[in-house]
Amino acid sequence: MVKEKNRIILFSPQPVVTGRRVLPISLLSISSLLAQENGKYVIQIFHSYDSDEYLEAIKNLDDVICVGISSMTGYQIIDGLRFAKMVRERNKNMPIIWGGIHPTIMPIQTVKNYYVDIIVKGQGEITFYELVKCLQSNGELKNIPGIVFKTASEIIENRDRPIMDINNFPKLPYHLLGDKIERYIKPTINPLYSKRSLPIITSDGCPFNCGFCFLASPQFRRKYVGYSVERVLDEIEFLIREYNIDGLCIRDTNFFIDTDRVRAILEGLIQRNLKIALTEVNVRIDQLLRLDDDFWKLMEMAGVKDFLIGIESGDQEMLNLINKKITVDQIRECEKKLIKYKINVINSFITAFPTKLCGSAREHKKRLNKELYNTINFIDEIYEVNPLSTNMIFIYTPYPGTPLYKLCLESGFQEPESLEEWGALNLTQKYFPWVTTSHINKVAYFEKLFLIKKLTSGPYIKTQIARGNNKYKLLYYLGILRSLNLIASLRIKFKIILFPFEKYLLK
Ligand code: B12
Ligand code: SF4
Repeated sequence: MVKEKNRIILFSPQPVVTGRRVLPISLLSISSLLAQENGKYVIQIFHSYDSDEYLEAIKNLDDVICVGISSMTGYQIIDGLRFAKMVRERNKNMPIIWGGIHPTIMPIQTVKNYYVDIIVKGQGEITFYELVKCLQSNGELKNIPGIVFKTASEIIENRDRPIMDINNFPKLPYHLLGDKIERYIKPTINPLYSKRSLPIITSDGCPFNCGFCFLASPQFRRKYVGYSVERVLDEIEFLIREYNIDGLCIRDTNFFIDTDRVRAILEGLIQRNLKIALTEVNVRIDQLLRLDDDFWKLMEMAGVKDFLIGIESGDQEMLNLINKKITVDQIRECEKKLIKYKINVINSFITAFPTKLCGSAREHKKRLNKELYNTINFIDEIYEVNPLSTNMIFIYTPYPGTPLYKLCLESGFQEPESLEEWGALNLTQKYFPWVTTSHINKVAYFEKLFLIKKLTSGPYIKTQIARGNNKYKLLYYLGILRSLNLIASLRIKFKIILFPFEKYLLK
């Protein structure tokens, strides 16, 4: 008698060549309904780093119903294709299903790839459940809304599946990871906040319309829905009890859309006596500015340690271009508030937004410099107010489906023509004609200077000495830290990039 297939293999590719291992929330979400069926399915979730384990798991695929891969645009595609290739080499009839942001936005081009059989567009919980049942019973794929698939002769795009309120889905089946969950529990970026932290997502969607952001694309879900307060608190309580975590990285794209809900969650944490550090809490400047004193105190009491704020630019022209709907003055005001309430901040900036190549190469370079230098000057201002803040600068990447994408095409961006080409999308670029190599190098150098400025600042030195860091003490008393701080400050102020010896120092 042939044994009924009951195994499902899910793969979480790396977003960059060497990056942090991040809990695969998407794969846990699509497993949640199947996991409710009392062990009927063996669901194996592998991270790209678990090579010994996944190689063992794909040795024999006879009992496997399907393989699922999640991917955003960029390197995850390359890493996902690597895995799909291994699967195909072992069994060329194994259905390989792709889901996530990139397949959602480019379903037809993605499904054309030899290592892709079926695409799940958008929300995957119900679609994946139905797909597994269908594949298991050799049913008809054309009856499943929300997928695109190919047969020997054609590509078939089924009708879309309506978006469902996320409160209807079961809670995440963390148990599927078994002991492997320990691999995802990490100290926070600032290890003083938490030694054992996990990411959590408590809501879905965003009503804003920032030009560079995938959440603003019409193809993706737009309507904001949050899990109920009870559900969020229960999940946090469960994670503390079950995995002894002391930190949560709030990965909502925007945690503060419904302020009343946030207030109720924070009050609930205090009432239930849940001691947990809330870090990298995603929020907008204008949302923070609207909060009153009591709210800020509540955040401190409930354990909010730092915010992750997409400021994007110190150049008002760029803020307008990307439809950020904030002003440089609002940002200044907010950074001062942050100091008052001792909640730290990670600010994220983006440089090199697309601009049509008009005028001479020289004029273009001047324009790029103006944008970057306004951002650099602005970050410098922030460090003056808050030397312990973290400020990151990313180079803009065109993502299909976003509002700014059209401008990228008009500005000479050559759209990748295959899944592999989308995977290769990175910053080494023939792709972005409006960016120069010298601009990219400058960004990297100024980021280093800001890091030096932070590490050699008074408040940072104080924390190191208080923690008994003798090396720091010595460097401080020898005057080396002060000299480095002065050199970095002067370089930033006067934009001096000649003889960048600090690059080697940081290495
Ligand atoms: C967590 C996260 C990360 C994690 C990694 C996530 C991972 N999968 O490994 C980290 C922090 C590493 C990360 C990094 C980056 N990220 Co990120 N990240 C997110 C975030 C906040 C949440 C993703 C998530 O878990 N969502 C919750 C789950 C439930 O939703 P979901 O992933 O969409 O999954 C559902 C469906 O898509 C589908 N599905 C998904 N996968 C699969 C697989 C199968 C088989 C099936 C059937 C269905 C399915 O079903 C799921 C349930 O409904 C999103 C924003 C967002 N809200 O989605 C950005 C987002 C995905 N990131 C984005 C970007 C750009 C990045 C960076 C490139 C940013 C940068 N400039 O550095 C970096 C990568 C480089 C680096 N330095 O690491 C963009 C992607 C845009 C695009 N076109 O791809 C997003 C959308 C943010 C944005 N607002 O634009 N990110
Ligand atoms: S950048 Fe943030 S605020 Fe803007 S649309 Fe995306 S998630 Fe919303």
